[in-house]
Amino acid sequence: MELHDEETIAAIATAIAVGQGGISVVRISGSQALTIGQSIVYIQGEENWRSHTIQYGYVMDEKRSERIDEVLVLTMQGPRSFTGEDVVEIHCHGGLIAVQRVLERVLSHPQVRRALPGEFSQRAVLNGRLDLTQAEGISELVGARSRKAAQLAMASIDGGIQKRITSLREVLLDQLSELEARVDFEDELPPLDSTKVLDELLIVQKELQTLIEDANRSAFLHQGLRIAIIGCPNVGKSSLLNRLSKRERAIVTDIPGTTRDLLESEIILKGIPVTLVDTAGIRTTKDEIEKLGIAKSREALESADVVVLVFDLNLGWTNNDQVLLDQIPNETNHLLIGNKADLPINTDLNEQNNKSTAIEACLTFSALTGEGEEAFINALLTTCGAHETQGIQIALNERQRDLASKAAIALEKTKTVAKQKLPWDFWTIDLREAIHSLGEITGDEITEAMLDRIFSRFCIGK
Ligand SMILES: Nc1nc2c(ncn2[C@@H]2O[C@H](COP(=O)(O)OP(=O)(O)OP(=O)(O)O)[C@@H](O)[C@H]2O)c(=O)[nH]1
Ligand SMILES: [Mg+2]
Repeated sequence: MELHDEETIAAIATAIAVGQGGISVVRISGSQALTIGQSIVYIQGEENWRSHTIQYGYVMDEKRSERIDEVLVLTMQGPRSFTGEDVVEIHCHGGLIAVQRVLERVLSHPQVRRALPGEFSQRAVLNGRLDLTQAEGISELVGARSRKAAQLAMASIDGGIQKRITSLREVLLDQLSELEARVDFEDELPPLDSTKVLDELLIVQKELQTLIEDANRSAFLHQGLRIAIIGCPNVGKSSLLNRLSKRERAIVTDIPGTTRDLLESEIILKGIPVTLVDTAGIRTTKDEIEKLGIAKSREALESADVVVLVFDLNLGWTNNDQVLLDQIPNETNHLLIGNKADLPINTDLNEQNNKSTAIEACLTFSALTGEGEEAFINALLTTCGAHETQGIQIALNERQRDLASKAAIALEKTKTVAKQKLPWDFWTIDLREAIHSLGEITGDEITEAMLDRIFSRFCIGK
């Protein structure tokens, strides 16, 4: 296998956090990896730098007088390594300082530089060790915030996306060669049935459509869901956020207008990452600070995947609640939560306020006792279509999905071409475009600049 003759690079391949993790790994990749490893690690006893062996030793400072860390060194000669190049991994102690010092020591060598984000993975792809979608899968697995997201990332690492898209692309390539042959040698070949060709193309288009829909439905697994809790002052929005977060995240008082700013809490609901956004209770007020808070509440309402409108069951459904409900954009998913279910219903107030259908439609809840919490969480996830992701086996990421859409649109155009009974070379234009887009997904038709862009979104060390 031909390796890219590039500079040797190094980075910390594990997460960096204070006091966390017993060990960390500094990865060195490139033609000088071994030389560098040998020059900075002192091995007690007999040295053995054969491929795929582990040695015990110390990373020494430049004067070879101070021990920087006690380490294990793993040697992997290319092409049998992650990047396909020579790789030396130094397994040192974790935390912040030890591993940073080891990395600095490595980088003090003149023949190595710091790796760019995603550069190890990029080299793995360039050297044919990984397909592009597999490399993306690794990045998604590392970043996965839910079990389902991790499962889908694994499917990508296993080549699920690559296989599926490649097979669709091959169908198109076959059709293209048939059509191109007709363009050049129409008279010498048996005639092609345009309806049949179109059918074949539309089968591919339909499959792409399914993949796109699945990607849309599972997008929140990667990005997480954003849930805005809105309502009139004092109905218990902050109390609800605290209950779901299982801690006292927001200030709760019996004074209306307590929350002034947006406050976010990251939680996992049944394996799905969720950002809860507590907002200022919306009302007419003269208080300048509160006004600003209310403006932010309105913004939160517009950018949320789901809006949870909380009202006070004790007070019943008020005109102000109705005004808020009317402000939720039509296309936004929303849930009505009647809070304070633990309190007896104040019949006087309930009489005064509307006996709205909202009361019948709402879920009853108590932020105080936790009553109705399970039903609320289920309803929330159902509203976002979360349960629909169960059957999804592979999910394109945003980049892949956009390209699949481009391909599907190009194939859609062939319908018009067919209807207008245009000559074959018109068909080939759209077909080539679809093939090209699918090739960008798989990495078959991708420039180095595009790869740079894709991998720059990866973390350093990947
Ligand atoms: N009995 C009862 N009291 C509740 C419940 N939820 C909230 N409260 C009380 O209602 C009052 C207001 O609660 P908050 O959570 O601060 O209400 P909020 O909607 O965030 O209010 P603002 O931030 O002012 O808009 C507090 O005194 C809470 O203790 C509940 O389920 N039952
Ligand atoms: Mg509040």
